[in-house]
Amino acid sequence: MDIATTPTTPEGNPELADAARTPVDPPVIRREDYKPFPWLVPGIDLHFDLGLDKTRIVSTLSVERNPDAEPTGELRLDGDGLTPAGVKVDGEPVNDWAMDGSDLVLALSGDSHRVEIATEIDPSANTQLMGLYASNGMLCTQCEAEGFRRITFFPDRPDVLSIYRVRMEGPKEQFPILLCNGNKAAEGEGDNGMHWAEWHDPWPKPSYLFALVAGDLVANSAPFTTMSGRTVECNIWVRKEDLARTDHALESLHRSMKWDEETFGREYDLDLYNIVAVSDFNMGAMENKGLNVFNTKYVLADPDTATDADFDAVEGVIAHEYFHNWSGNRITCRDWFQLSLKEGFTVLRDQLFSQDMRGEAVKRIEDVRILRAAQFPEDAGPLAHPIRPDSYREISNFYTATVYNKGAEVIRMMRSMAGAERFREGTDLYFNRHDGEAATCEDFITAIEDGAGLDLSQFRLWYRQAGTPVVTASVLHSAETTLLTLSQKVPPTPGQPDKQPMPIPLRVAMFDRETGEHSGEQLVMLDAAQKGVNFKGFAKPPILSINRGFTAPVIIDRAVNSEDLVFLASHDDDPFARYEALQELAVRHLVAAASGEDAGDGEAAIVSAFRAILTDDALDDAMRGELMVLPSETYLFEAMATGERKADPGAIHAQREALKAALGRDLASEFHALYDRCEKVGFDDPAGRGARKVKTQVLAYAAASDPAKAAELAAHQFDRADNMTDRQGALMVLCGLDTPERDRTLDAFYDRYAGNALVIDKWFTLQALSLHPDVIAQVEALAGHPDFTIRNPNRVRSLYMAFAGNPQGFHDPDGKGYRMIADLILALDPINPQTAARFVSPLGRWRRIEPGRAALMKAELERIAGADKLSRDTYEQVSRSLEG
Ligand code: B3K
Ligand code: ZN
Repeated sequence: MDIATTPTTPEGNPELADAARTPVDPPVIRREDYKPFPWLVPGIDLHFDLGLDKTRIVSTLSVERNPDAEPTGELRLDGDGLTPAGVKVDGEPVNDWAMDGSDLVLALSGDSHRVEIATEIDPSANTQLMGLYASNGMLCTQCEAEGFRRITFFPDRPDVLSIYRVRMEGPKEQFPILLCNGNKAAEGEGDNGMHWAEWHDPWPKPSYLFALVAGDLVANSAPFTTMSGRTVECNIWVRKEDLARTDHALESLHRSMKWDEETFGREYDLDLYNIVAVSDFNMGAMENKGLNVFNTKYVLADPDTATDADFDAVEGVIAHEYFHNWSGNRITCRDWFQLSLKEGFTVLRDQLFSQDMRGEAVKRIEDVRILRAAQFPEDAGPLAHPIRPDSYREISNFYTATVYNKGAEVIRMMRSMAGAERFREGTDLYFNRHDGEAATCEDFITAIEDGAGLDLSQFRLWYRQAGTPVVTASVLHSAETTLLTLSQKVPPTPGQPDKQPMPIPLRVAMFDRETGEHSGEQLVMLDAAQKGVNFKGFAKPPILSINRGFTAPVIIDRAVNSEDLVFLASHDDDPFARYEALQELAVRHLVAAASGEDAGDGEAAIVSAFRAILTDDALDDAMRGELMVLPSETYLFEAMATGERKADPGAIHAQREALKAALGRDLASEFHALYDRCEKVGFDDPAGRGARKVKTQVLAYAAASDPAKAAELAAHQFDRADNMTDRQGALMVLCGLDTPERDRTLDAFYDRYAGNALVIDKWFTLQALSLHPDVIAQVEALAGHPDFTIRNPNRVRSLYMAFAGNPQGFHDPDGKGYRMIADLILALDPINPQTAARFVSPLGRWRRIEPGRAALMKAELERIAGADKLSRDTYEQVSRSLEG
């Protein structure tokens, strides 16, 4: 049955839901089983007759035997929910084809053939948003990883590279703009109000990079001149009403293009670069060759509707997708196990770009915070996997923080070991050696070894072993020398009980207690289970500053007292190390307090370090704002759940709020002086961003210590805000308070932005994330709000992903939060399995949580597992979460 031509909801068509979802164990795909495809497909011609409810596709493949593969008499093409409406070989209709499951298999005896296949699909019934689908009256595609097979039969795997020629035809009034990859070769008018366009992409590409868009769109356009003097037409395509919010995206694209030329020597390779914003999208954006498709969230921004963080996210995602043109498109992945080859490397490239645009220290802290909030828990839980996984059932489940963010950290370590210049020689070699290929992580490592002159033999373990290493550091001082002893342990993870020691590069400095200075930092390679490093010249035991700049994605366990951490938090010249010292003070105190242990002088030490930060005139406010953020509750759970001890979300939350209250109370005058100063900084002032960040932080501390005062200040900030950052910051604080100002400002916000989907998403998120004691009831009510729909991924995430990230609500001791998320997964799975499966991991952390809540979480996972039919996506995540 053609699932794309009939409604895909179980209510609409129960039989269909059965066909599309899996009752049995879906097969496991293994990295070691890789075999090249028996046929090359050097060219594909696609004809699209476009319609929202019915699109007809005729695909003509030129196929040749692959001399590097085992010979075969058949051609097996992937399909998903498709039935061929006609098959021709070398121009003649044939009948000797068969369906094997969802694959189309046809007999082919010669060495080269032309295979023509017709299919028909219903884009408006495609609720999965994979393949060709309708969004807001337009048609668009998402093919990575395996969406192309929902459009036509094809070897839908990244190592089959083809030149695409596409003709698309549709009603001109409905789809005035017709876009595809590459360059437009021709266009014209047809009969009955139809028009057509032909596109040609000269660069061979895998099917996952195919894209097509048809709709009523307008563009913000500006040319870019490349380093060799070519002109590239850059367009940001949106609906007419959104055009005014596209300048930032266009400028970000130009900045990215320039930066990649300067930093990695990479020039763009087509005359056209199109970006299209769509409002129904499963993730952030997609790097299709010459035609990026973006979630509107990462395109549209102006000060009235987007926060400073939103502006940064737009810039970062535009850059990420642009950088894929080389790290992903020109050199793609041999198979999906190599995903980190393009994703880890491209995340590193976008991080380095943003560091250059916005300042290294703050960006580094933001990136580490994301790593710790998303990747560390993944690495410590049932879904842990190496950055190059060994097996999967559904590849969509492996677009993870591990593959992306830890993948970036692993390549960043190579860069730290080589130095930026030699690393560049390595990447130049990689780009030159593998241009036009579908490569492996091994190819990348070898190119960096050869180009940068590194020996990465042992380092390859980072690609194979999952789990966050724990590095223990201790300092032993005698009259003559100081001995730093480092040891490492990589914890067991599912399927990997025993681990080998990995090479861990750590930037280290020793502060002299007498001068308060260090005499230079060095890069220490911890490449064995244990290692000692000697330092000389200290009369007294020096203070250790380690993993400066977060050179390695590890957990440091160091024997250091609070006083020394206060010293580092106040004086370390490495901004990351300064942040880290403060975080460590807070983690120690909060974990001890939540575990019912004597927290000693922890709180006083934190107050003292905070005072230094609030009053340090040498700090800029952007950095101060980062330093003021306490460790997240998720990170604290990880820190508490060590050995036999489990995390107690209730106790962590209570202690973290108590610490915020103590800081707010003890440092009230410092906080208010800071607020008063920052309030005077205008929106366009270069210091404005930092000032806005600090103001909202101050409000959050005030809310914990003096809610009445906080309500007054926040309402005032909300009412006089001339930008979204101040408005959202104030509303975030008000949402957590029991004050009449809460409802007034929420209503005012809603009324002001009614109809603006991205801002209404914020309105849902602010309430779902709030510290309000009634948050569960509030989220339940919001699910019934007329603006809520389960069919739009942004809206679903705005309410439920926010709620799943709200520890107080999600970890409700009676299990109401867990039940709500499990109910959502069950309701969403038949509609959009990819998005549904993303909600499993919060429940999957049950093993590290105290027994009462753990039992409730596990019961919800079992309830999901017991459902009649589950998608492959959700099945895999739930079963791993119960097994692992
Ligand atoms: N490559 C895409 C992600 C595709 C996800 C498919 N489930 C966006 C990115 O990482 O740039
Ligand atoms: Zn990417």
